[in-house]
Amino acid sequence: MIEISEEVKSALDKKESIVALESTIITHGLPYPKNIEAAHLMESAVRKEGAIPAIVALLEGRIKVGLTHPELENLVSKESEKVQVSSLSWALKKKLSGGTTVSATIEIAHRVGIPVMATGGIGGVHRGAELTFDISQDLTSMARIPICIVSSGAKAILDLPRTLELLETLGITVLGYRTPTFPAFYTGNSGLKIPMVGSPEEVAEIMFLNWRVLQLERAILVGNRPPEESELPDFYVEELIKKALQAAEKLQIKGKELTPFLLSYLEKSSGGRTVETNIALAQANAKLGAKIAKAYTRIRVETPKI
Ligand code: PSU
Ligand code: MN
Repeated sequence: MIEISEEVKSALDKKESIVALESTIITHGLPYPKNIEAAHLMESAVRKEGAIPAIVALLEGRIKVGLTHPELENLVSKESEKVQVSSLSWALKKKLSGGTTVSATIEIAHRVGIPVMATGGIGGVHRGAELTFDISQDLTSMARIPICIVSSGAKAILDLPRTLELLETLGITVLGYRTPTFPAFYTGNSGLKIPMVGSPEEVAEIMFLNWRVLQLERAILVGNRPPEESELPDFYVEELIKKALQAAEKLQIKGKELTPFLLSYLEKSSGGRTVETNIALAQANAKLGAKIAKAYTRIRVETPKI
C-alpha cells in the first residue's frame, strides 16, 4: 500500500539517515504558496545536514513516502483532506489526496523504518477539552509508535500544561533540546519544566535506550525552541489566540477543522507574522531532526547486533 520514492528507497537500503516530514502543515497549516516554500525549506534543511527528507502524504488514494516536487505541487493544487490515523483507511478507499497529520505520518514512517519525524508543533489537549473532549490523535499515536518527533513543543493554541500532563500519563519521553522548559511554539518558553539534553548524540542515545534496551514502544518528543530572531512576544500571541478561540466558538468550528481555523485566523490577525515564525521553526526542527537521525544512524552502525 505504501509507495516509497526511489530516493528514499535507496536511502533505506543503504541505511542512510532519513527524516520524515508530515504534510498537514503543508495542506492545512500554512497558506498557499507559502506552504510550498516551507516544504522546500524543510527539505533543504534536512539535505544540508546530509540526511534525506521524506514528505509523507496521500495522493489519489496512495500512501506516499518521499513526495517528488511535481507530486508536492499536485498535492497543494487541489482540494485535500486532513488525514489522521483514524481516517486513513477511509481516505484510501475513497482515493483521496491529503496531508497526513503527525498521527498518520508516524504510523506510516515507522512502518517503513524511519526513526525520526519533524514538524512545527504537535497536536495536544485543546483549551476547554474538559467540555469538548478535543484531544489530538497525535498523542495516542505517540503512545504506541517508537519514533523521535522534533517539534517546537505543542501548538500555542492548545492547553500546554494539560498537554504536557497527558504526555506524561501516556509515558512519552519529552526532552528539551538545550532548554529546560517545554517550548510554546511561537515562543520559546512555556514555563513548564522538562528534562534537558545538550546534543543530537544525547538524543540518539536516549532513543537507543528507550527502544532497543528498555523495549519501550513509544515516541520520544524533542522540544526545540523557535529560532530567537523569529520568536513572537508571548502577550501578543496570547491576545490573538483568545480572539481566534472566540471566533471559533461563535462559528461553531469543531473537531479536525479547529486547528486549521485557528492557525489561519492567527495568520490574518497578525498580518502574516505567525506564518513567518511557523516556517522558521519548522525549518529549524527539520535541521535538528536531520542531526538526530545522523547521530542515531551512527549508533546503529556501531552496534549492528541490536
Ligand atoms: N505543526 C504546524 N502546523 C500544523 C501541524 C503541525 O506547525 O498544521 C498539524 C500536524 O499535522 C498535527 C496537526 O498533527 O496539526 C494537529 O491537528 P489536530 O489538533 O486536529 O490534532
Ligand atoms: Mn481534535
